[in-house]
Amino acid sequence: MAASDPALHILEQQEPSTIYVTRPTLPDLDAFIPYLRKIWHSKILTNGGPFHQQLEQQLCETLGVKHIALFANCTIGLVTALQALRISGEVITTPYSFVATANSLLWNGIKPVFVDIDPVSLNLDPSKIESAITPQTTAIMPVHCYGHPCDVNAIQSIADSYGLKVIYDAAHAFGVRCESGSILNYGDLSVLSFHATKVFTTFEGGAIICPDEKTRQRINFLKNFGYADEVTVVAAGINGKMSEFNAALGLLQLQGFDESLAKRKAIDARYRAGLAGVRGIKCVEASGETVSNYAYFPILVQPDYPLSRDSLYKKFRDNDIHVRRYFYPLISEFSMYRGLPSAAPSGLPVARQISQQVICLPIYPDLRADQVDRILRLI
Ligand code: T4K
Repeated sequence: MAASDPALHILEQQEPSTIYVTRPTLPDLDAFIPYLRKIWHSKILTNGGPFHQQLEQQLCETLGVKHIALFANCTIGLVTALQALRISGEVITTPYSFVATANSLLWNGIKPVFVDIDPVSLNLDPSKIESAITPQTTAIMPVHCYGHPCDVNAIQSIADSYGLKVIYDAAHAFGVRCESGSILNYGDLSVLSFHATKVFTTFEGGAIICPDEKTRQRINFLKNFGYADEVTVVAAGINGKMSEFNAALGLLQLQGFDESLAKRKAIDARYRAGLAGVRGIKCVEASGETVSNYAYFPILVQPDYPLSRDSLYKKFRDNDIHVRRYFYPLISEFSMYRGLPSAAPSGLPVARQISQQVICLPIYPDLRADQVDRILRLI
């Protein structure tokens, strides 16, 4: 019956020789079947079931955080985090990110105020934040871009001086640690992504890291329509819940995480060694983390490289290597944002330059050494 199922014909459309910027690592399908059997047997599919609870507990241990609320994805997590802290008015953020960062602000009727990035970490430049603060500013939303930590102490000190909240878009920062422990413990809230393209994936998924149980409880109300109990709705909440299917997969994914990280680390090292002597190609360096997650491998194609960034990009595509220009265009260049005063290119020279130089090379645990070498030869 399965062979004649038209829905399965889609599998034939795959292009096996293509190298993508990323590929998810999945557990052995046979290992997932017992989890599915439990779900089928219990008929608990969602609304904070047993796998959901186990995954929250295990993530706290693995990540070194105290309180976590799972989500259907990071974007709903960001939208909810802003609601939970009652953020309004203006929020300072980076233009050098995936569009979801600023979209979460617009979905809450908040005005994003773009501030330029640091040329080394590619994260929000703390020295440029203060001059963007107005009486309407209520928070800062930085991104740990590519999993490299922001200057968390400088950002917190500005936030403390001006009474601002800090919500980290930590979509790229699963497992990243600095000297004091998890980078996710900084700020008022941090929001993770477990999307298919991330180092830890539950197909779709995300989580908010909270400082205390009371905040987590409010977030749990908000992600469940605002229900506090069967008859009490305390806020105009949303449906941001993670299903039992995704949570069960997450439990299995955690078992293979260290091995995946080790493979990513080896690929990162191979790229760095291979690119060390190449004129005009700059690798983005770590920004203070003691444990990296090797989520991305961005390179900057500089003017002394023989090809332009876009010519090199095209060369990759012509060779069936699907590198990506994360993050080009800048968020501030999209139609919803480009009319904002802070989106003016003159105020964002570093972000503009980096977005015109960047290419993210393929990196994922199953990428083979010979494929990395092919990519290096093309460069
Ligand atoms: N904040 C930041 C800083 C983010 O980077 C993101 C997401 C978010 C927030 C929001 O998180 P979520 O709400 O998604 O949890 C991808 C992802 O869709 C997006 O999640 C991610 N950032 C962004 C950086 O990259 P695209 O449009 O580049 O995805 P796509 O479909 O072109 O995938 C890239 C490659 O990955 C494909 O060429 C092949 C591979 N792939 C992808 C998918 C979806 C697979 O092998 N399997 C798959 O299922 O945005």
